[in-house]
Amino acid sequence: MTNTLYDALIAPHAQSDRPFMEIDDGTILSYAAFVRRAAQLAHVLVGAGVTPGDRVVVQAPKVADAIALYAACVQAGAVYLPLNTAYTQAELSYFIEDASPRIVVCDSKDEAALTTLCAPFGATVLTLGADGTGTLPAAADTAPDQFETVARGPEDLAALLYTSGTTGRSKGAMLSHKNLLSNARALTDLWEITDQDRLIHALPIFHTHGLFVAMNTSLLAGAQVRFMAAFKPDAIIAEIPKSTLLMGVPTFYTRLLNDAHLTRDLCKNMRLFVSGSAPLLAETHTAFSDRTGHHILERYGMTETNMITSNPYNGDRIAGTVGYPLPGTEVVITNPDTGAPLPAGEIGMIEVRGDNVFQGYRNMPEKTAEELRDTGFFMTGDLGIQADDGRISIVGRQKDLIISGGYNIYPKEIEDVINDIDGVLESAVFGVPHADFGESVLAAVVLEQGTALDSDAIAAKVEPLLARFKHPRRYILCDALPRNTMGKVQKNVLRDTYGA
Ligand code: MLC
Ligand code: AMP
Repeated sequence: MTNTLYDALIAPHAQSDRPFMEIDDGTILSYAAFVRRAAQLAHVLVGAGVTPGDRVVVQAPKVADAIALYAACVQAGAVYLPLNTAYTQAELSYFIEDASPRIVVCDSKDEAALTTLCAPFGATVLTLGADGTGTLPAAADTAPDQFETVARGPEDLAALLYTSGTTGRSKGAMLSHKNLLSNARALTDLWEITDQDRLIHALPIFHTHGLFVAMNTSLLAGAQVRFMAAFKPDAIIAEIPKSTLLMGVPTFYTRLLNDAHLTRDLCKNMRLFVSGSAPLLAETHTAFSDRTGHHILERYGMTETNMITSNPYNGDRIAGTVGYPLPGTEVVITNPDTGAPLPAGEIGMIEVRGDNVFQGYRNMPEKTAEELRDTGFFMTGDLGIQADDGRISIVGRQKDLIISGGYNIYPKEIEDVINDIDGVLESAVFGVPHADFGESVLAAVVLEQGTALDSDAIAAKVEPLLARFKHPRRYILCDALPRNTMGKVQKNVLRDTYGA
């Protein structure tokens, strides 16, 4: 019986007593214990009716069982669907309806609300709390710790990750065993990750960065993971001398630089600092090198494609560039209007092809066809330029997207919510530079004549509908939105006017 991901990432560790995850209270879970826990959880899934291909929604705190549950889904042939813990009930109902999961695992504190929400869809609700207790772990505790692995091939789905979209509706990116494994192999080789590494893991585990880039590479290499429930600079500073690897978004690095304890001496055991998910400013790269002697390795990726490019491990890591296409991944820069390939040195759309590229958007064949060409190339919506030596730099985005602290925020989704408020005529949501988060969200709002809404009233209406990280930090009430001669809202004018 073969199972592409399970055989590569999990099965090899069944007899290993080496440490795998160390959590905040100092508890260490060995690799073998992790494999046994995954088997117990797989029994719970199957006992609750999960069959191969079924979706398992997980909106749970960052605890070890959430990762064991990912392994359990792989072993049982199910599709793991992690969701941001900040999502509101209103946001969740869309995902549950679109994904029609067999099981929904939620934080214990949300059990009543989720039970009501899931009832019409027939999904079973299990709980997993921040303290590691809940109905899911309780059921697993008494289950057998061996599970007969379900056969899954390279093309079968392993995960479904929702990404917001320019149309305002989130799209479920379907990722196969091959997509995840090929990328884990490419990154593990390139970054020379081995069982001698100890990774500081402070990212959330509901995105490709914290879940696949960090966990799949660690599992493949047999590395140790210092699994932190949250990002806290002082806790990271304390772990650095005992560790070799850190993966983070640029905000991690700017916040670490604010701590005087970050020194060359502190980092002498570290092997590699990786940054991605958002642009790393050259000034952060330089300040980090000056302070620690380490050149942050910047890489570029997307939920739909896994990782696409990386600066070299051995070789120059150049600030402001995202490096070379990963082995097995093809990148072309094309004319955004015609799709024709452009020569080196010209700015165009970054397109990607390879085993890393997803299988399409769930329930959205038209959207998939718009973004994934018949030739297998996926249009990223990012604008880039390729140097003669193949090195790629991202110079902008064709998609209307704000990246705040590594989270993607699509203005259209927020505009739809604001425009629905009684008394609002129209709105434009845009990003402005922010020292901590890279970008932050502002909204320009035009009211209907004779309405007396103020910013607080608008914020109160938005509050229950959108996760907090998407909330505009400021609402600017204006008489009209700036438009060009074609009638298109000029967000660049708004950015220039309010950016300071
Ligand atoms: C938290 N808040 C944010 C925010 N994170 N606001 C805007 N942008 C963010 N990124 C808000 C909360 O809503 C809350 O608001 C307040 O800040 C404090 O919350 P917190 O949870 O204590 O924040 P903090 O721990 O400081 O979180 C910051 C962070 C976190 C940078 C550690 O955002 C983070 O872990 N980001 C990483 C995201 C990530 O993994 N991205 C990868 C996507 S995959 P209030 O109003 O309640 O005070 C991808 C592909 C690829 O992009 O290439 O990797
Ligand atoms: P997501 O849709 O959450 O997977 O985010 C993917 C997007 O994040 C990409 O399309 C890029 O716009 C952005 N991104 C990821 N890595 C980088 C990087 N190193 N530099 C700039 N943008 C990045």
